[in-house]
Amino acid sequence: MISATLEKKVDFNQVKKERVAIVTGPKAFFPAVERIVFEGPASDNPLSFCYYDENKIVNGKTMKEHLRFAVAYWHTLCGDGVDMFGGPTRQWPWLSASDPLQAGRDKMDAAFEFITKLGAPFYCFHDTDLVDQAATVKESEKRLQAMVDYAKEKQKASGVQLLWGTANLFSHARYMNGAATNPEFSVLAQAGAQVKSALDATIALGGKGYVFWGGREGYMSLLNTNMKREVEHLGRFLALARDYARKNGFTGTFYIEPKPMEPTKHQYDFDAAAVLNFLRHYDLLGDFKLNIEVNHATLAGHTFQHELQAAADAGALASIDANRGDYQNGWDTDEFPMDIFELTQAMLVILEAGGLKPGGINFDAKLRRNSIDLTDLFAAHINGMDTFARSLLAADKLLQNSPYRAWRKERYASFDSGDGARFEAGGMTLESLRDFAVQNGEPVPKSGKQELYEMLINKYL
Ligand code: XUL
Ligand code: CO
Repeated sequence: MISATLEKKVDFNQVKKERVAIVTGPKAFFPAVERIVFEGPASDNPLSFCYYDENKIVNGKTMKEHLRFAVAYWHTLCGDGVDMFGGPTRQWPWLSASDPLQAGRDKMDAAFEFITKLGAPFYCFHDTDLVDQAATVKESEKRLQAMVDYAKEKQKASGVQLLWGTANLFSHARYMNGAATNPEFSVLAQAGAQVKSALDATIALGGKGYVFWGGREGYMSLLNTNMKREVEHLGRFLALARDYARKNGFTGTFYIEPKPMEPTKHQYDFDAAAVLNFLRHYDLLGDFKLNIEVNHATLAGHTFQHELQAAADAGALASIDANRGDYQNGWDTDEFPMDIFELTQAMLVILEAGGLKPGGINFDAKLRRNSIDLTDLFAAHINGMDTFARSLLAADKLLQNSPYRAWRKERYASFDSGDGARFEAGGMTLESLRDFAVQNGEPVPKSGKQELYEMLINKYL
């Protein structure tokens, strides 16, 4: 097993100030692509940034520090285009080895070459993205340990860091009835073994965070489900994971990533409000924060901004999974983000909440099934990064130069003094509210001015 002492020798938390260094494996997988650089909005080179200028200072921090981009191993390295109606459409050259460890190393060579050519400072993985699981717990632990050793070298050579790790507790058939919420204890124990090993990996690689996305932690039918018992098991399971990680030197943040459904009919981590209630109930809010995903928010019937705000108001907004859904259907389509109007509104919430830290922006997004060129992977990420950079610039200007903040403050001005302020401070009773209403008479109607706010946002894009 990976020991905490071994971890302490390698200080991956030393953030390299300079750009990540390009790191290729024995052979380059993207020989036609050079380092992607900022060329400005006038550039017509699709393999360059028009807006993401990592060293540009925006309100006292570089763009790189604000945005903390991460590449998601599962979509970017493992996604082969398979869908419910058909097999793979892409034969990425790093996915061909039959030996699992060789396949893991090839994938990691491709991962670091891609990440460093793109210039993203972070990456994220599930245990099973790094290497296929074996038939036994012990063999799976050994395989993951081997990949961790390889990743350590790559991180050191490049300066790329691990934003978060996680365990895939939803793909294997044993988890068809859930993992930590499985009605069968022996399955829950398997999930425990897997989380222990994924935590060891995350700690050894200096991960800033560890994510729990409850893929099958929910139900398909309430008829066969004891919801109360299952949710209690989840609370206890997360506490055990937290205790183990803390005991072994993990100083990062745990995240829960809310999602209402898919793959189960109903997931317990439905949305930010449900997760916050759960974390409070099980006394986990000190260690756990939220990782908000765009397409999960819209699946829950919310906007992305709503979920960000709900998390931020509880002091629990720390990281996001960037993608977007499709307005014409209700699935988790995980498309790359590209809507500046929407993301500017999201960045307003993020900036007002003090930014994303220790988390970042993880591209939990996949190429469309019919995008099959290596350069499509770059185009997708470059456009996503540029979209966030533009949104950051617009949101920062809105907050610094526009009347946006003042307008919202003014809307609540009646609570800033007099009886309104007394009410907020807890100094009024229902009777005194009544007396005020009698004396004041019918309130003068005030416009919500939504259209004016929308106009203001558009002006700054
Ligand atoms: C699934 C999803 C996951 C989590 C990590 O919808 O978002 O990829 O981000 O398990
Ligand atoms: Co996600």
